[in-house]
Amino acid sequence: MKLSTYQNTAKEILKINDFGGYTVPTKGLYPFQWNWDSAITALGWMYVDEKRAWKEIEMLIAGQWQNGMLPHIIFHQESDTYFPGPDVWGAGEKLHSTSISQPPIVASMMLEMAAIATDKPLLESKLKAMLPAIVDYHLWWYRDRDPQNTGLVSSYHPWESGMDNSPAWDDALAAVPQVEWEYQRRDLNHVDSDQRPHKAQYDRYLYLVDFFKKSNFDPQIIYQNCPYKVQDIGIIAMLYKATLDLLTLCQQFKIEHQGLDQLSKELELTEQAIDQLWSDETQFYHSRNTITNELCLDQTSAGFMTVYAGLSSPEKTQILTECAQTWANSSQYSLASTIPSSEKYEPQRYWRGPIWLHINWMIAQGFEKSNQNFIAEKLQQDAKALLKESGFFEYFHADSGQGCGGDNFSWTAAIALHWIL
Ligand code: 9WN
Repeated sequence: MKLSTYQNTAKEILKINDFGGYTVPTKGLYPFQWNWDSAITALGWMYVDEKRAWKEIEMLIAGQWQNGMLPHIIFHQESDTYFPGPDVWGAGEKLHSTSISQPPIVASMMLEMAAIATDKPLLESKLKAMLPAIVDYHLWWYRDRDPQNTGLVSSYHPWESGMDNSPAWDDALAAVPQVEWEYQRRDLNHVDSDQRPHKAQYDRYLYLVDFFKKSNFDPQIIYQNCPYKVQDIGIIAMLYKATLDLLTLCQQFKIEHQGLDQLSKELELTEQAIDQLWSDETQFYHSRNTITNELCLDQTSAGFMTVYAGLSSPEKTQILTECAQTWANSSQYSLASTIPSSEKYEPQRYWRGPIWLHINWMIAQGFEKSNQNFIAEKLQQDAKALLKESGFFEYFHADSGQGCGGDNFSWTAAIALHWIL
């Protein structure tokens, strides 16, 4: 097939998933607006219609809470194809939403969008209108999720990490009680159960959702009593990178906001603290369960986000480069989301092994900037092969290359347009 045919398919996918200003990740399986999906999808829309691309982020900001949080899901309209929906979450202000966030990459995507924008007046007016809200969003992360100024924000739910059933959360999640009420999952109507999380995990995901509601979404109560609190290396690194990118945009477009100095200080705190998440034993960056104060010693691709963020020192980047090489060569396609030598590696199950192309893109950027082009090229080549062999799936089996999860997936289409094709 010709390159232009793939490009047209990717553009068509964005259009069929367009629900009037926001894009669903894929129809049926995910019928609402997801935070980090939308940020990536906005970048894809730049190749179709720049005005529509900025609209995607406007719709995300429309769901912003007064405290600055941009929710993980905005329930713009009803749907019975997804569970848990707005009734279970019982949250939201101007719009129904969840009560947690997701990896805060929107500022980084806006910087990428600014770099390729052709309509400069549109770019300038949209950034001027939207950047203050994004600054508020970052301030929310640092204020509510790091009240003790450690430099390392906490996540309260595996869904917040965007990497839901990563083995990194196994122990932290096992300590969360399970709901006892009956419920009906809808994801299994769309996807094979061996590609999705187990019931034992869903029982705990739902317990946490209930806990937030019973705590009236009060940040202090949740900080003190949440049975799941993890300093997620992925979120921390992506937040750091996005804060840098946000400050760059604010300077470039002369945005004034009284929180900007605060953000610069937060960057320094994170730089000072990041090596607390390095393990000498594994020679890798990990998340930390702050309830037990233990590192989650599983090796997942989230650890490479420190390279993407420019947070790892040259020495550690060298160690991570060697690690990435072995890791990339241990499955048929790269980069598996969990190291293939782990006994927890499952090449088809969601965040326990499969390949996610937006993650490949971010990790590739990190290695490219560190002059380790051979890894960046391998990730890109494998992404291209997966796309050509299997199509625009949500994620891919790391050994067979089979497309997994939802088909006609928005972030896969967006990354294809921006990076792969
Ligand atoms: C829960 C939409 C989202 C992604 C996440 C991915 C998956 C949801 C689910 O789908 O999570 O948020 O129900 O499985 O893990 O990263 O944003 O694509």
